[in-house]
Order: sequence, then C-alpha cells, then structure tokens
Amino acid sequence: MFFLKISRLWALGSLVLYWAIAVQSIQETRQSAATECSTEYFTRIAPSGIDIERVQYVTNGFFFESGNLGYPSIPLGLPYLCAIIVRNTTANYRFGMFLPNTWNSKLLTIGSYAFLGGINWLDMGSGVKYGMATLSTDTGHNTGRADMTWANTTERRVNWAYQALEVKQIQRDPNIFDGALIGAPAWDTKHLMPWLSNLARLNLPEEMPNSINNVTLFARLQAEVIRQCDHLDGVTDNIVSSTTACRDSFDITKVRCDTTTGEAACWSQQEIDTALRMYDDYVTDDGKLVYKGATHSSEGEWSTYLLPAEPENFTNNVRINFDGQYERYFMNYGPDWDIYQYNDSTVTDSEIRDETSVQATADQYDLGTFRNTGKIILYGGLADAVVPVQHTTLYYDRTVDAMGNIDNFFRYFQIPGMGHCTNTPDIVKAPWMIGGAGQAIQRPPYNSAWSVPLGFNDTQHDALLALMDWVENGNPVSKIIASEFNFTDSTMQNLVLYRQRPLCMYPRTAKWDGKGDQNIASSWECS
Ligand SMILES: *[C@@H]1O[C@H](CO)[C@@H](O)[C@H](O)[C@H]1NC(C)=O
Ligand SMILES: *[C@@H]1O[C@H](CO)[C@@H](O)[C@H](O)[C@H]1NC(C)=O
Ligand SMILES: *[C@@H]1O[C@H](CO)[C@@H](O)[C@H](O)[C@H]1NC(C)=O
Ligand SMILES: *[C@@H]1O[C@H](CO)[C@@H](O)[C@H](O)[C@H]1NC(C)=O
Ligand SMILES: *[C@@H]1O[C@H](CO)[C@@H](O)[C@H](O)[C@H]1NC(C)=O
Ligand SMILES: *[C@@H]1O[C@H](CO)[C@@H](O)[C@H](O)[C@H]1NC(C)=O
Ligand SMILES: *[C@@H]1O[C@H](CO)[C@@H](O)[C@H](O)[C@H]1NC(C)=O
Ligand SMILES: [Ca+2]
Repeated sequence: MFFLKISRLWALGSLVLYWAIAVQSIQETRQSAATECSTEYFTRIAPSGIDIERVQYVTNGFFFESGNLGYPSIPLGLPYLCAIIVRNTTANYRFGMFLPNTWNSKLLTIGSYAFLGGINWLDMGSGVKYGMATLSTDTGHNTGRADMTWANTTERRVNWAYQALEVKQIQRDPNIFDGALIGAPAWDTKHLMPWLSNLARLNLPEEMPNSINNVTLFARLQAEVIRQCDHLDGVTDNIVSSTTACRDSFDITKVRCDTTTGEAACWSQQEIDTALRMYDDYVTDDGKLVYKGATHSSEGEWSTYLLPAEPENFTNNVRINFDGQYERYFMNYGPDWDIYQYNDSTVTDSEIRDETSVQATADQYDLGTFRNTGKIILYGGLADAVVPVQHTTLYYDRTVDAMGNIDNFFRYFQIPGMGHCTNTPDIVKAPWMIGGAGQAIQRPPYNSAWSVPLGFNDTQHDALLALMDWVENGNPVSKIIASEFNFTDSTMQNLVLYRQRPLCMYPRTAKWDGKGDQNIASSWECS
C-alpha cells in the first residue's frame, strides 16, 4: 500500500444521473441487456463532448483494461454487467462504469489513490457486488505510483485536484451525494507534500549519521512502542489504542545502542533525532503548523518516507523519487530542482500556488448544506504514517470548531493498530476490516472479494452498509465492529475469525467490560 487518497462516495446526481438513467434503461430491458450494452447504444444516448471508448458486456467474471498504469489489477468474480469507458473530450479525462444487470438503483463513485492515474477497476469490482452501479475516473492521467511528472500542466493538475471528479465533491456541490465513506484522506496536499519533503531533507545525505538506512530499525522501534505503551490503554493486547498516552510517556532512549544489550537494530542518537522529527508536528521557524506528526505505533510505515532503496527500486522509493516531485511539477520549480533546496519558504510558496479561484476547498471546514442532506463516515488508522492520522483528526476537529456539533451528519472513527487504509502488523493483529476502500482485496478471495469476509457483510460490520443504513433508514452509526482474521494455511487462501472489536465514534473509545472475552465485540463498550 502506498499513499492512498481515498474517498468512496455513494450517491445519485446530476452528471452521473445521466448515466444512471442509462443504467435504468438497461435494467428495465434486462432481457436485452446484451444488445443494450453496445457502443451504438451509448453513443446514441451520450451528450456532446463525450467519446464512448469501449463497451463490453461482461459475462465471464472479469474485466481487463490493458495499459492502465495506476490500477493494473483485474477485478474477478464480477456479476453480469456492462462495462463502459468514456472520455470527456473537452476536459481530457476518462471514466469507467460497471452497470450490473441486477441493479439496486444506487451508484457508488470510487475515489482515487494518491497521485495515481487510471480507472480504479478493482475497487469498482468490489463495489458492484453490493448491487450498485460503480464509477471511477482516471483523474486525467495514466501513471503508476511515486510519479508526479505528469503534473506539469494546469489542465492535469486541475483534473487531478477536482475537475475529473466534476461535481463529485461534497464541498463543491453538496447536493450531489447522499453519503460519503472517507478513509485516510490526503486532504491538505499543499502541506502534506512539503511535510514529506522536509522529512526527506532531514534524513539526508545518506552517508550522514542521522540518515536511517536500515529497515529493521523501524520494526525495532515499533516493538519497543508496543512494549512500553500497549498497557496504557488499560488492556494488554498488543494494540496501542491510546497513542496520546504513549506520546506523553514513551522513552525512546530504550532503543539507543548504548542502552540495548544483545538486541538487533539499535538506534544511534543521531538516528533517534531523525525519529523525533517524524513524531513531532512540523512547525515552521516562525511558528506555523504545517503538518501533524506521526503517531506512536505507526513506525512500521516510516519506510515509505525514510528508507532509501537500491537504484533498481528507484520508482518505489519516496526518498529518492517522490520527494521533490511535488515541488518540481505541481509547484512548477522545474525538473532540475533538488530536495536540498527545500526550506520553510517552500511551504509559503505552496500555499500561494494553491488554486485560490476555487471557492470551496477542504480547509474551509464548513460543509454547508450537506449537513441537511447527506451523511459522512470518516475513518483513519491510528498507526497510519503515510497520511498521518493526526492530520485527519485535525480536519475533524476544525470542522467541529467551524460548524458546532456535527454528530447528526458527520462521524469519525479511529482504528487502533491499523496502518494506511488497510492492514495491521503481524505483532499487533488489531481488528481493522470494515469494508473500507481497498480493504476487501487484502484478504481471500482477493481480487474477487467485497465487504468483510466470512459473512460479516452487514450494517454492524461493514461501514459502507452502515452508511447506507444511516442515509436510507435514519439509523445513525455510533460504532462499527472491526474484524481481524487468521490465515489457516501457508498459502493464505483460507481464513478464520481471530477477533472483533467496536470502533467508536470519536472522541469515544472502546472500553473492555473487565470480564468478557477480549476478542469478542460484545465485551466492549463505547464511552
Ligand atoms: C510535461 O511532461 C511531459 C512528460 O511527462 C512532457 O512530454 C511535456 O513536454 C511536459 N510539458 C511541459 C509543459 O513541460
Ligand atoms: C466535461 O468536463 C467538464 C469539466 O469537468 C465539464 O464541465 C463538462 O460538463 C463535461 N462534459 C460532459 C459532457 O459531461
Ligand atoms: C540492518 O540491521 C540488522 C540488525 O542490526 C543487521 O543484521 C543488518 O545487517 C543490517 N542491514 C544492513 C543492510 O546494514
Ligand atoms: C528491490 O526490489 C527487489 C524486487 O522487488 C527486491 O527483491 C529487493 O529486496 C529490493 N531491494 C531493496 C533494497 O529494497
Ligand atoms: C529558501 O529557498 C528559497 C527558494 O529556493 C531561496 O530563495 C531562499 O534564499 C532560501 N532561504 C534560505 C534561508 O536558505
Ligand atoms: C451478504 O452476502 C450474502 C452472500 O453473498 C448475500 O446473500 C447477502 O445479501 C449479503 N448481505 C448484504 C446486506 O449485502
Ligand atoms: C490467531 O492468531 C493469533 C496470533 O497469532 C493467535 O494467538 C490466535 O490463537 C489465533 N486464533 C485462531 C482462532 O486461530
Ligand atoms: Ca492495548
């Protein structure tokens, strides 16, 4: 997983309503679905400015778009559906839709991941199994990860930022969606990217003593965090559920080479200084908060930003490649700019270059009339260092400051022990699966998976179903039961349930009742 920016949005509305009508007509003439699912049909109903690139009636369970660099994975186990690829010729972006034969009249719009370009077929494949039509745009370019060289034109930047999603943003058009399930949002890009450039710079040059060059150091630090902080939340279960208590008391010198004996991967004082920068909020010399620091327990993900790779792994490496690309391409500094030129003035410049003509941006912290018409579930892994979760919390807190009590439409859930969007370290095994974006495909049957495995596809365990229940039936979501599974075989094809626990509406947390089985959700209360 790598730097995912995800919003799974769910709604029916204007631009997409047009296409939803197309779905409806297929639904009504199901017996002729194969005929209706044709380039001729969609060309006939398409407005001007739209090219129908491809239409395929899928009856063999999979769909493959060759040359898709951002999302090359093939969704499997698909129901009978009509797959279409459409190009908006005036704005130069494409979108794909899965229109299932058996349709429940809902549309799920799938968000995109970080700077990737391409139609997100895999998450569309999970979504269509709920019975919804699904849609994803390519955000206007076709690239793999750790690549921002495409961002050198205004059109592409604007497509990525909002235009390719057109009206599909709550803030720009509150009427378009009924609900939004949002995980690990990279909402403050203009500050997130300088934050990671700053980290990269502090960790360079590679031969200096402060530079962290060995991946085993992160696992060592994470193990020490668990050793010192697991119990601070009241339950010794390998999960650091109170990262703030850990921040207040953690003694990092316990991993320092002069205090550890016989243990692998000790830290030098200079390397510790770099680690402390990672935990600290990034505040400029003149006192301005740029970005919140990483939580204690997120160390396993630090390799994303702090570890150099061998030259052959160049494109997967943030420190060598990703850092500086934002400045070079998004900020127009040009391909020759290098990370050593970074200083706090880059932050100010990033703010200035942020498109001010856009009236509604996330840092307005006012969701306007969406409060009256829609519902939001926001979630973040408490061990997420890729989009540091404290910045997600900051967004929620500032929205409360701006709007007052927002419980009637916007609720936030932290997931202790979960990293960026998905997964948990083996030494933690925290419950994390809630049917969030990108989650189902982490567990068998992988590319054909959807929702939560072993039959937990219900409103108690699946956040998307819970959101729909809130929107459609007015049942507010106060907790979501997260699940963690064990593999029963070495080839990782089979699962048994390991443990479940409620995630609580922030700022509440899950409290053990002191007597029941800690691995069973009913032994926990939100308070
Ligand atoms: C943008 O980058 C592409 C390569 O990704 C290059 O072909 C093109 O000339 C660049 N455009 C500008 C305006 O620099
Ligand atoms: C193409 O995209 C532009 C920019 O988002 C939008 O204004 C226009 O309506 C789109 N065209 C169609 C036919 O949807
Ligand atoms: C990383 O640290 C471990 C533990 O100290 C050590 O065994 C290993 O050789 C180191 N790897 C490199 C590439 O230095
Ligand atoms: C580079 O990538 C190869 C292939 O994925 C992998 O085997 C190797 O361990 C990687 N090296 C480093 C230093 O990450
Ligand atoms: C910071 O960077 C800017 C742009 O590269 C440069 O003009 C400025 O002199 C730098 N400031 C310091 C204190 O190095
Ligand atoms: C859960 O999955 C089962 C089996 O696929 C299906 O029959 C049922 O309708 C699903 N429930 C929901 C709420 O989607
Ligand atoms: C699941 O794995 C955990 C940790 O390895 C182990 O303690 C537990 O007994 C396993 N549970 C089941 C049901 O296999
Ligand atoms: Ca604990």
